[in-house]
Amino acid sequence: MGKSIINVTEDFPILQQKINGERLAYLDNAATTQMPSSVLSKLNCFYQTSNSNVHRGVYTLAQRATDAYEHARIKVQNFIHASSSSEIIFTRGTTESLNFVACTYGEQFIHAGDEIVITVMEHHSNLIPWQQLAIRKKAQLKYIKLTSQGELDLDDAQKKITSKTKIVALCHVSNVLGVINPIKQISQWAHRQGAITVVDGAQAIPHFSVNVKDLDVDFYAFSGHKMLAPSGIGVLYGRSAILEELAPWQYGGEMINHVELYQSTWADIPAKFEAGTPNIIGAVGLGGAIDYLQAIGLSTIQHYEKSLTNYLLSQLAKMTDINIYGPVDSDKHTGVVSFNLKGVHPHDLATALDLNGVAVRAGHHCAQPLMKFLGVNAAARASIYLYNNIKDIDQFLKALQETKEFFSYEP
Ligand code: C6P
Repeated sequence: MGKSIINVTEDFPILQQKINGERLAYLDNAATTQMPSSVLSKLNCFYQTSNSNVHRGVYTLAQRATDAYEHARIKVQNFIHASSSSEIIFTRGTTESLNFVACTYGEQFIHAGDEIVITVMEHHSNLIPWQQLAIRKKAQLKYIKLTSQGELDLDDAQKKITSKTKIVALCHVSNVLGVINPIKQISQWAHRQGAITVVDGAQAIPHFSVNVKDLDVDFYAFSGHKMLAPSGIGVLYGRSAILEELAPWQYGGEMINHVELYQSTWADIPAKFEAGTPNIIGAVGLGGAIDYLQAIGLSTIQHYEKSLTNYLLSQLAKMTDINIYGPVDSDKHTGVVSFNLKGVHPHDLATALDLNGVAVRAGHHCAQPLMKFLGVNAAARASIYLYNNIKDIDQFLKALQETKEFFSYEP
């Protein structure tokens, strides 16, 4: 039997503290997540028993470190149902993964007049690399519109993806709207026109099961720190047939086959794309995080988070002066809920909530074009993960209500 999701909060030492004298209700999981004791122990154990560089030494510690690093790659492969571990490239995170695709595939295959299709809801990490590529290559950047509910306008998507399109890049889940995009459908449209799909999975993969083969995507990017692993480690999944065609991005140790004074040949994938000493401890932590998530089960996590999101959305809907961005139907949503309290700047709101032990993010969430579409400069955002519970949501709602009363007080 798998691990129960009930009381998992106890597995997270950081959540056991008080903040400003109140229990901590950590609701900024879209920004980063916390590590359970099992992952923390794994990091400690690696440094105490196996630390060494990877792929270089023949001695026991070096082999242990290499095994740990490569086992993590296999765990990632199984986690996202990739065909081969050679399709898993370790990176610093989603941002680096997406820049990698723009700077390798984009540099090689995009030409003047080609079209790159993205959406208005993208995080800057999945917008600026394409914007700058389009500028460099004199290509056209096109944006799929959103509906007034903050969902992708699928009619517009079909119109924008044409035979001129070479890349369709979009998020699986928006970090502001929480909306889940129909990746399989978009991939089909892209492939029908001969384009590839690049998916920013940063806000999806921690929360529900992702199968890159079933989604039929060409690239899929995500970050360890949003799924219980340390920061500084991330993944780029790439379809092997495409990766084989790409030139290296960075040059140096471990990515070579043979080096001469005036020419060199490259290692096989994925080593070709992992120049220099990698983030070994990050990969070990990511493997530990995957073990933890799988012990509970992604469908259990999804179901549990959905019930909390339902509760949060329904309670917020009862409050006056709250503007929620994105669909309010929790079937279309993960536990990311962005909102504004009328008349109160989100930074002031987040500061007031912090005084009550509640951690939420406020700002433009690295999605300025989306903020413009929503007609605001900033928003507050509560985001849920598997270790949150009803107490956290109630603490947040109570603090929000008190803040609202405080700011609307008229002497
Ligand atoms: N969003 C948030 O608070 P990195 O920083 O590389 O791990 O992830 C970048 C990134 C890319 N795409 C999406 C959809 C994201 O949400 C993020 C990170 C955080 O929303 C920090 S800005």
